[in-house]
Amino acid sequence: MFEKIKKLIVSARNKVNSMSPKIMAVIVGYFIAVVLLVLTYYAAWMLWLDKIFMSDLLALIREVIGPAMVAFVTFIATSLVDKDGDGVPDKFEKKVGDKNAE
Ligand SMILES: [Ca+2]
Repeated sequence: MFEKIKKLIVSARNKVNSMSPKIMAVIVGYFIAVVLLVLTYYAAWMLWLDKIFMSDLLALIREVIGPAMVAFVTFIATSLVDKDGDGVPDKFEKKVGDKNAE
């Protein structure tokens, strides 16, 4: 049981270590933004601020953690992958190759 958990942690750590630092920066930045927004929401709740402000903040949080924003962050993160180092993201290189093949 403990061996399985240990293996899981080690494999997760290896995956994080093999990630590009740029992608890590995008993901960490996104998480920090979400956490800050949620903390702001709770802080505003504790201080009994105006209800109109609260619903606006909640709408903003819903927008930021919504599928469109997650897709956008994923798109940005995958666009930063450039393993051959020619300055063109590998994702777009593949698309051009596919079009030429047609
Ligand atoms: Ca490239």
